[in-house]
Amino acid sequence: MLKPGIIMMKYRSSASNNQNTDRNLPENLIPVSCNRDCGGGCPLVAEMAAGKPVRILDNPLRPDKEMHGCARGYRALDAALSPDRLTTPLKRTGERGSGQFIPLSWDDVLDEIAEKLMQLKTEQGPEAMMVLAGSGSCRGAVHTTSGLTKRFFSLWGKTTTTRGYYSNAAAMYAAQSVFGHDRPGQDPDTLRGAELVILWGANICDTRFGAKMEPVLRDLKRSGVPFYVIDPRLTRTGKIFGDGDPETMAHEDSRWLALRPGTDAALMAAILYLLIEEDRVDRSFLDQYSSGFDQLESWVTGKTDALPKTPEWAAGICGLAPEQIRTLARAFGKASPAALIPGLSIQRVVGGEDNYRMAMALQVARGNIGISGGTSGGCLWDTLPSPKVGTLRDVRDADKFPFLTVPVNNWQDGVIEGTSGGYPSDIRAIYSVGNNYVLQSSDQEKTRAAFCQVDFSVCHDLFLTGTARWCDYILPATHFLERNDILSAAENYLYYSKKVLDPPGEARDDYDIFLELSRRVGLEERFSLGRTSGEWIEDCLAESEVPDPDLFKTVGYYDSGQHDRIAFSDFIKNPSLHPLNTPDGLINFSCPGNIKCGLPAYPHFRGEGAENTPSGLQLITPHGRYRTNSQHSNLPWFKAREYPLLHMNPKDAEERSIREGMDVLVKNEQGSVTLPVSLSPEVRGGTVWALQGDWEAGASINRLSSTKSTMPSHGSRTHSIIVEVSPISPEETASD
Ligand SMILES: Nc1nc2c(c(=O)[nH]1)N[C@H]1C(S)=C(S)[C@@H](COP(=O)(O)OP(=O)(O)OC[C@H]3O[C@@H](n4cnc5c(=O)[nH]c(N)nc54)[C@H](O)[C@@H]3O)O[C@H]1N2
Ligand SMILES: Nc1nc2c(c(=O)[nH]1)N[C@H]1C(S)=C(S)[C@@H](COP(=O)(O)OP(=O)(O)OC[C@H]3O[C@@H](n4cnc5c(=O)[nH]c(N)nc54)[C@H](O)[C@@H]3O)O[C@H]1N2
Ligand SMILES: [Mo]
Repeated sequence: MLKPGIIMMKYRSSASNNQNTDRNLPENLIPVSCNRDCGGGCPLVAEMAAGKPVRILDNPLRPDKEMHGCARGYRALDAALSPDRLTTPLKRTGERGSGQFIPLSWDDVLDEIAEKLMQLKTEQGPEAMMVLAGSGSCRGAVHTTSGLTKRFFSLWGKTTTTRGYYSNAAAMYAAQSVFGHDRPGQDPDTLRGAELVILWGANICDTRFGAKMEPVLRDLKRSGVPFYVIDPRLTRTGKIFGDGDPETMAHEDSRWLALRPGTDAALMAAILYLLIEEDRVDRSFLDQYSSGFDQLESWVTGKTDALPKTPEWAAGICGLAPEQIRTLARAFGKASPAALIPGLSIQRVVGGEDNYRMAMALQVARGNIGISGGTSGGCLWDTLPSPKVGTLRDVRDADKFPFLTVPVNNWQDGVIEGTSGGYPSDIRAIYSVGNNYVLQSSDQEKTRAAFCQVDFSVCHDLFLTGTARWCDYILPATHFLERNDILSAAENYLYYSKKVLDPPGEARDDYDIFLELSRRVGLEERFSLGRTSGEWIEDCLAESEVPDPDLFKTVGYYDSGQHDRIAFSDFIKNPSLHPLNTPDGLINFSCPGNIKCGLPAYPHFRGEGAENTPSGLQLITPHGRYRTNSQHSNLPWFKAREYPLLHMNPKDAEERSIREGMDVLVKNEQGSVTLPVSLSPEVRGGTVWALQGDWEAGASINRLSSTKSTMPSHGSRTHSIIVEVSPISPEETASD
């Protein structure tokens, strides 16, 4: 929860009634909203015919008509009605990974699992359980996979679980270090005053970062505000906002800068160098609001290491022309304010923490923090509070954290190495809910080994995923269209999502699965407090700020009325009255965590992972437009649009005698993947890319990633992978 005084509502809304009282939805439209970890969070409706949902659409009553859903939400029925849904509990009969299971009744499966839980607890202790609570459903007050899982296990015993996120570990670390706070966001409407926007590794046309971000940025673009897009690939965002074109990408005025992955901090350092040289640094802002900038400045100007971070220096590292860097730096130095919007990509690399700290440093150097039209340089996605609503949390004693933890990027190391590797426990079982970690965790071989090493494993999912196949018990869960819930959205709204479908076969809500399990292990009363999930929803609503719950359910949304919040604006207005939670209350550029890792305390460019070896290429693994992580890659409509491919620059292909459409072997010391190749100048030379989240056997890109983390945040680094790519010879085909 945010500390008071950190976020300030810049303008108070005059709206007193924030719900639509004068209209109702037509009878055939029922409010719903996806609760995936998807980048959005959208006000939708299901159109009903003969009691069945036939289409998902934008809610016509939605409070802000600029907000819209995307194909993933509009096609939610593809997933819910898929013939591949799990309809009965399964128990493994063949080898792990073989996909051989037999159906069991709910009573039998829950009895067996409960017995194994009891046995584990008495024989090895609760810490021998690794709880993997993913973000399969993550916006609901009640049906949130991690919330329910952690609630059950916080009651059951002190188990081991993950800490931090694959998404944003380094970004959160950086924000905490620089601002003393890990939520440096702002409402999209507050970007409207920007004189320049830099989408820095932020592919907002695909990954969205909220239902409102793209429309606001499109407005700015239409009104003539210049945009830069910094991305090794030419994405839709690069085309629409950066006017990117491979023909002109090397021109000094190209607004798509196809830098070498992992070199963002070098480019930022050169921009800072030019700001200093051309006297564009806002010195009075720096003096009033920050400390530790002098060390960064000494490094940038070369006082520290006799290496000034000139555009020529950065150009060699980033693979850009010095003039391109000068043009960008001058545009940035003149714009007041400028909105630098980083994607999470630039922190999923080695040195991701410093990429983010450097982005923050640029915004501080220009005084762009805490004001409309500027940004903090930190992550804008999902980093503001949503309206008050009750939740079904894990159950903690006031001063005791009920879990032992391992950084998420190392959870398999925790299982495989246990206490002998310095991890907190020796793991004998895995309980995995709402994730597809065999595909999504780094180092697939290690993930599988972890699943193979334990005595038993359980998962809840909707499909027989790449992860479910490696588990011993699979419990079929419901889709969000099959249950009621209250959903929080990034833009300060709550949405009501109503059940519009019955679950297939015997699939059950995760809540009911845990309720049944808690009954068998003597925790029913504490888990449920005597409530059904429906009663919890009413309870959460009663605890919420929603003034009229019936109206909320009818129109499908509650509008907080405040959409102009900007992180740190109160600090900027009055730093002594609203100091930051840093040692001296100021924006802080010295990071003790870096020193502990043997790194300079100031933000800097590290280099490691950013260089391709003589025969190697840098692989990046971005998020798909139509998927949410691995979700949808098994469904026909989505599969037809995003399928396993390695994207490569024609020049790199020619050097390797690779032709369009050929199968290639992508390999490194972690493993190998076989993929058909697609050649295009829309990816810079030296870089190849393949989407994360493929289900196809042999194509999962995390066969090539490692659990080596970026430090000090222990973040994942799936955008700094070095690979070799070669035409396939039959004996080399990677298989599952
Ligand atoms: N190479 C590479 N790997 C990456 C990334 C990358 O960029 N590159 N990105 C990383 C990031 S940022 C993330 S967040 C992770 C995400 O990794 P995961 O957390 O594994 O995310 P998903 O693939 O969405 O898997 C969610 C699973 O939950 C299931 N599910 C959906 N709803 C429910 C429900 O209500 N109940 C239950 N029980 N199950 C449900 C879905 O069917 C799906 O199998 O992946 C990471 N992995
Ligand atoms: N449609 C869709 N939306 C999503 C998701 C999804 O799976 N699908 N996932 C959601 C989740 S869980 C998360 S965490 C976020 C992820 O959000 P991000 O991490 O920002 O998304 P990515 O697609 O990994 O990367 C964004 C862009 O950065 C580029 N890029 C990669 N490496 C570098 C680099 O080193 N430097 C620079 N400058 N650019 C680089 C990529 O080519 C890509 O176009 O998105 C969320 N939104
Ligand atoms: Mo994520």
